[in-house]
Amino acid sequence: MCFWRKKIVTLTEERLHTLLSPRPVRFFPQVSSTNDVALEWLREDAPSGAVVVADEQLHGRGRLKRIWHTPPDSALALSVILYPSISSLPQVSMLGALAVYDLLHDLGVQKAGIKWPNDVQINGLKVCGILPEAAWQGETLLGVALGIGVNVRVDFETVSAELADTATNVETVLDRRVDRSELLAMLLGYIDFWTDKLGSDVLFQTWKQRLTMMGRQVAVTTPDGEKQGFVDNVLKDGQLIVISDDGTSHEILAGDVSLRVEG
Ligand code: BT5
Repeated sequence: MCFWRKKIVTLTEERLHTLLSPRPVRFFPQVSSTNDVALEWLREDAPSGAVVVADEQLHGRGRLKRIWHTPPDSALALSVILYPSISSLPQVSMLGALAVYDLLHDLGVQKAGIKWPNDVQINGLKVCGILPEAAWQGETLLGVALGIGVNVRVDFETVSAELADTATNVETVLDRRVDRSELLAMLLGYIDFWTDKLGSDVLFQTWKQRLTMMGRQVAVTTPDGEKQGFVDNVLKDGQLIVISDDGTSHEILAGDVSLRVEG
């Protein structure tokens, strides 16, 4: 397809300011992690909705200090600063996943889904990871940096052999080039949409509907060991309810879920 010959447009500060105005934006061609910059900015009273964007992250991270790969010219890496109430804190990662799901849907991607707790997948392959990190002063919640990484045209072979089998790119699925600045502007529109609904039942119910593993047999790696069973439900605070074969119900707050391989 001739689309692939379209030139890659580089992310630039000027273009982002033009496209995203009047939203406050800090752009870095290279940064350690956008979440670090956003958490610092948050403590300096950044306005709600302010966003940190990077072309490349040198130490992008996932949960539990895992690496998140963001090579140059190939992805979206952003952190949006939000000021949710403590009670709606669990919905912040839900809103990130919903915004990316809506973006993909808008682009014409049919087979997107949210894999509990925070991945957006296409055809079972990870296209996006989400990492909300909160800043506290004692017991007071100062705010949240909602970190979002979206693969646009990452060459997985060069970053990690594992990802070649588990991850995908927006451009691979669409079979055409996309402009990352335009993608970012669309994504931030959806983030604003869902931020307005923080704390609402509609946000939770929509997130729940888009989860890929409801009713499926799964294995979940948790800090307390592996739990196996079927996914019965999710709670408003994001906990996953898994029922084991012996009928025991497990409420799981954090973990990694995979489809159970029948022995
Ligand atoms: C996540 O963690 O998926 C959260 C990723 C959040 C990244 C954003 S980018 C902007 C902001 N700044 C940051 O520093 N972070 C946020 P988790 O569910 O723990 O998944 C991490 C795992 O995903 C790794 O152990 C790899 O197996 C895999 N992985 C790493 N890079 C990937 C990529 N580019 N695409 C798909 N999978 C990846």
